[in-house]
Amino acid sequence: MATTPETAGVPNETPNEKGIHQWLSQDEFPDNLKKYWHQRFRIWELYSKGIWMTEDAWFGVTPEPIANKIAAHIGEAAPKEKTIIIDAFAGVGGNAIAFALSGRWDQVFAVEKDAKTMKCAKHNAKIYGVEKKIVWVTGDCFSAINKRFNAKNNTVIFASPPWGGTEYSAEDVFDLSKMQPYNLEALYNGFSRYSSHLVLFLPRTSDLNQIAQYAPKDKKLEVAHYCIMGASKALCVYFGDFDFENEEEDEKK
Ligand code: MGP
Repeated sequence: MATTPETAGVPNETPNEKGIHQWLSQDEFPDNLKKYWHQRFRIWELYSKGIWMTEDAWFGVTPEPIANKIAAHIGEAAPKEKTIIIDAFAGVGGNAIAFALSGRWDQVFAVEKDAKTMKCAKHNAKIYGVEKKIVWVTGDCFSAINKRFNAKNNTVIFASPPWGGTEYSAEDVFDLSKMQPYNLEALYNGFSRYSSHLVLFLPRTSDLNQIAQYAPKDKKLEVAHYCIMGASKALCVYFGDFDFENEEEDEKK
């Protein structure tokens, strides 16, 4: 690889498997993903250090500033006795890396079904210096959580599931009952049996009335939009007694 400003400092580790890419110049980048090439440093601040991606990962990866903000919110608002966080759909690692970098958790678990995507996540975590701070589990998240965390009550589950492709934005209000392959009900029922504290990362246009059905009696659910340059990219729903009081006070200062 010739050294250019873009490639300076790239670890000498290039992917040697079909479907795993280290795109360092626009010439090699797929045309249909062009908008993400322009966003690459917003998605990964250390992109030029040799981030690995799959083509599909561009659609779903959480941009780094948002992943860091979510990690800060969950870290501050989760009860202190919650010491383990599980990133149930880890993808290429954006959120798990942010959780590990936050230093808030005794253990960060990253679960990902697709082996190639998982290789990208591990490599990317190495770039951010946290590969060894994350427990990597390749497999289906529901069975992995059932196997390891069935009897534990010190976990928070964070889930950034597939939304069924980029078409989610075609409707003004996104119908969460139609989300593929897991709809809101499947996600809530699948995870809430293993943890009282669940955070779902969902489309910014998600139907809030559908979400509100899961609020406990006489209580509200916390929903936060995460924005870049004033525009919402997605929202998180916080199920369980997350305490945002201190966080709000800090932000007012
Ligand atoms: P986007 O759909 O590319 O909209 O992704 P954006 O960037 O607002 O583009 P525009 O053309 O509409 O202006 C917005 C954010 O949603 C991305 O940064 C991802 O974090 C997230 N995202 C998008 N998709 C399709 C998924 C998905 O399937 N799953 C998850 N978890 N996140 C997604």
